[in-house]
Amino acid sequence: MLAKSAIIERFLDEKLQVHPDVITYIIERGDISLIDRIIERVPSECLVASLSHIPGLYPSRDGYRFVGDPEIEVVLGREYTARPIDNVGDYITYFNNRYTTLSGIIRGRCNAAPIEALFRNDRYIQEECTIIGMIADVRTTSNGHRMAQIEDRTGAINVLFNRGHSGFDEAEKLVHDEVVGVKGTLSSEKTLLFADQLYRPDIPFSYQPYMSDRPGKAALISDIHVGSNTFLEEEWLSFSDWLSDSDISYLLIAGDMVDGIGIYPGQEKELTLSNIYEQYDRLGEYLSDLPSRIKIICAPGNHDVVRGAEPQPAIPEQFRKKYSKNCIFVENPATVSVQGVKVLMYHGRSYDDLISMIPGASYVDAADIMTEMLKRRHLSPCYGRRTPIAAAIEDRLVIDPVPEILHTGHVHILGISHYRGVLCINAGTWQSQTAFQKQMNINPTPAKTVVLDLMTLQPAVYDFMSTEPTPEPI
Ligand code: D5M
Ligand code: FE
Ligand code: ZN
Repeated sequence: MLAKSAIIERFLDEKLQVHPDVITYIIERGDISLIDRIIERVPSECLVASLSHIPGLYPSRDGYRFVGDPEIEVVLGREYTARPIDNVGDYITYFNNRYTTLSGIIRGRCNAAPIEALFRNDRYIQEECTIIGMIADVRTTSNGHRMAQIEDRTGAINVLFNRGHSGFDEAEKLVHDEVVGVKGTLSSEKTLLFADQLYRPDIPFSYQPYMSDRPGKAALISDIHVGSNTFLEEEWLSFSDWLSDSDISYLLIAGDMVDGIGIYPGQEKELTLSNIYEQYDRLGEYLSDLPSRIKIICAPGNHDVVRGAEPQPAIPEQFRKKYSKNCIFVENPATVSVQGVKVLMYHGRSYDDLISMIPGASYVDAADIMTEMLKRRHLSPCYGRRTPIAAAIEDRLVIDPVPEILHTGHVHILGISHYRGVLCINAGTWQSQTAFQKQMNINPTPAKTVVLDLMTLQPAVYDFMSTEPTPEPI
């Protein structure tokens, strides 16, 4: 395998820096001659070799778009899509679907053999081979290497990621139930695969986000928590006034619309509205104060009234009496096309799992975890932890199609990042620090909204804790 450091050095010899995606591309292709061809294409005034300098790599957009691109359209996660679970067998269907979809994405980049074929005869012994499977188990060995049990439909094998190998940092981030490809060498006893290279489904190098062909702006928020005694009503009203006078046409709410009832022990002591209907009614009244031209997308989160298992159904009609016609209720997750720009809205319950499992991950930098979701092309890979997952015929938590924007919430800390053309926005909250968050040392960033320009995909942050909200530098 080509070493990362050798590739970097080769570029440095030409006084060039190199984008990490270019390094990954060269390693995946295993073609050392690519380096010179890339260098040839970097103009003399340019200091960084980027994906655009790779010969033969042309930007592409996926074809998942509507003719005429309607103003706002729920592409995935329309209400009544989520179904109840019938029986345990549904989980077999569910994980098979996850495997088929994600392995299909990886298969385009490597030629994989069924795991069972590795044991069938001796032809793979000490030979290089590639498999694609789901992480059934993963642990760190006493020597600091990473050992994973990887399973496909035909069998399972232990795979060792040596901590001395380049690329080990990615193996350290392996989590249960994600789907990966591994190129490695089979041990002489056929009991172990020594990994050389890890493939994740990932965002294609060639992905180019769509931008609206006409002006338009969307405000992205989450975690309003109406009904809580820490809900910031004054700041919300100031946001509402500002929004009414703005040129914003869409408001997207990524869950925890209200504080709910019985979500955590002793919650009743922290509620100003202890009736769930009143909580939704109050939010409905707030939203009805906004001009009817603003289309509002309402998605649920773990504090909302629907089942906690994902995908979560839309807020049922009986709670929607005070909501005007411009409110569109969707499931969690949901993909909405806003003037053709696809926004994948996901509340973000899986942060609680991913932050505990990925070394270095923290609530403060949740936007970095969004990158991890995109690499895995999955919003919530780990089954059986804090995030309940409802089995279905299709794994709706798979990230497909690739969105222009990934919009989450849950952590109550605003964060923005970019990954391979996807803009990641973790919206803040409209609730000040709760007793639980104080205990957990979580310092929220309340009363901020991200405004997205749909023609440029540029985000801007407005702070409603201040009297004159002006965009903050990003
Ligand atoms: O989540 C509010 C915040 O609390 C958010 O930062 C996630 C964090 N949180 C929520 N549940 C847990 C558990 N069980 N452990 C650690 N941190 C957690 P919200 O969904 O609004 O209550
Ligand atoms: Fe919340
Ligand atoms: Zn939440």
